[in-house]
Amino acid sequence: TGTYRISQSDIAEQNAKALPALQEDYDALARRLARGGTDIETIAKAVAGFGVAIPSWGVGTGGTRFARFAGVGEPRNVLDKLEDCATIQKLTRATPTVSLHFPWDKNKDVRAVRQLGDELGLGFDAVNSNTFQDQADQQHSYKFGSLSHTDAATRAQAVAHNIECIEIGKVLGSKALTVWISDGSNFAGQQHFARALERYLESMRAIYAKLPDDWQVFIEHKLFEPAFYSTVIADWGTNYWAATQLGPKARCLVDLGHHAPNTNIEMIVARLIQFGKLGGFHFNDSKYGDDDLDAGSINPFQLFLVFNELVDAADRKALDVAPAYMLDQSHNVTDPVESLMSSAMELQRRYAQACLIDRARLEQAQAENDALMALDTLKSAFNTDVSPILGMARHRTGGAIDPLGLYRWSGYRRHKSNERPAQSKQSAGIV
Ligand code: PSV
Ligand code: MN
Ligand code: MN
Repeated sequence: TGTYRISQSDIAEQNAKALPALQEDYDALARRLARGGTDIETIAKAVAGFGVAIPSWGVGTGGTRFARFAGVGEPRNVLDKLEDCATIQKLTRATPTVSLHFPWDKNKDVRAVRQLGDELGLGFDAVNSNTFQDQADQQHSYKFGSLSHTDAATRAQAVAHNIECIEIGKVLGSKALTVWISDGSNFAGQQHFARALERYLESMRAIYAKLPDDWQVFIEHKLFEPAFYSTVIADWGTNYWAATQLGPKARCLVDLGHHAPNTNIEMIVARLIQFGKLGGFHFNDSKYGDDDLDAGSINPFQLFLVFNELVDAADRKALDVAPAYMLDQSHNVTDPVESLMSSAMELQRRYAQACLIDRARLEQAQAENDALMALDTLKSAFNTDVSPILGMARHRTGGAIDPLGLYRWSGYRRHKSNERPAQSKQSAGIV
């Protein structure tokens, strides 16, 4: 890693300038919320306790299948990636963990990776396996699938890779494995739907058997792409079935971009909560498909409605295990650190707003079939500008009142472009 770091005194210095205005706005919002019976401190505490994992692959500039336009000072390896993740955490205090992806983040010394995480104050969230690309040294190709492949040796290779991910995760202190497979078909008749799913389940059983007692496995469904006719784990129904077949350690992961446009994702979340199978999220946003745009950048109301379900479930004590929050974005035209910071804060914003919902009023409106008042209850929370709460929560936890402003002021990217020589356009893990 490089040597440049944004210091705590940089943060304190910049915060001192912003604090008087923030305090004024915070006090005004506190008075406003108090009129409705809400104590701002409760919300500020909830926000301060909020955390979402940064995807290691998100700190590199993304790309599409057409091109990747490399940024300057990009991370060259997992250690550089951790350095960027630590910067995001230092400024936002909303991203205490990192989700690694293998083999992209492979390092011969996993302990050193863990140690750097410890030094930087970062924990490790779910580890992600990759059987959707062929690696240079691998024996069997995933061109026609991995865990559901017709060939037993290919399936065994994919199973072994997932087990290796668990082993690496144990060293890192991770407690979950996320499995997304791209298996599917491109032509009608190419694949036997039932047999492919049976093969998948058999492979997953072998992986599940290797999970430590305190681990979970998250199954991630996705409608299409790269398979364009059928996908083995295409939807939450198939996901739920597979997770149920596997057992209590298996749960469903909802990547917001993995559904058809206009799908009611918040209801999927509610259903998975009700069925005790919600494992976690990959937050991002989309307009067309798996766009991997910044969370809340296209449809912030949908994100708010997802958090409404989560807060409602927490209030009702309907969650036996807290779902894992992860971002999963691809930054093609922005500085990834800036995008990830603003996305993490976007989640906090929608979470804080969801905490503001007058649940008694909503329940009454529902009981009386008062549709307009029900929506109005949601909208009045959604329309509340909670920025002062977010800023104050950051200030109190040692973060920056204005993370984006401070980041630009620091010249972090310029420093890193000096420390990290330019990378090739195809560098591993920068997708
Ligand atoms: C697939 O589209 C996905 O959302 C999965 O989470 C992968 O692991 C990730 O993207 C990485 O590109
Ligand atoms: Mn994902
Ligand atoms: Mn995706």
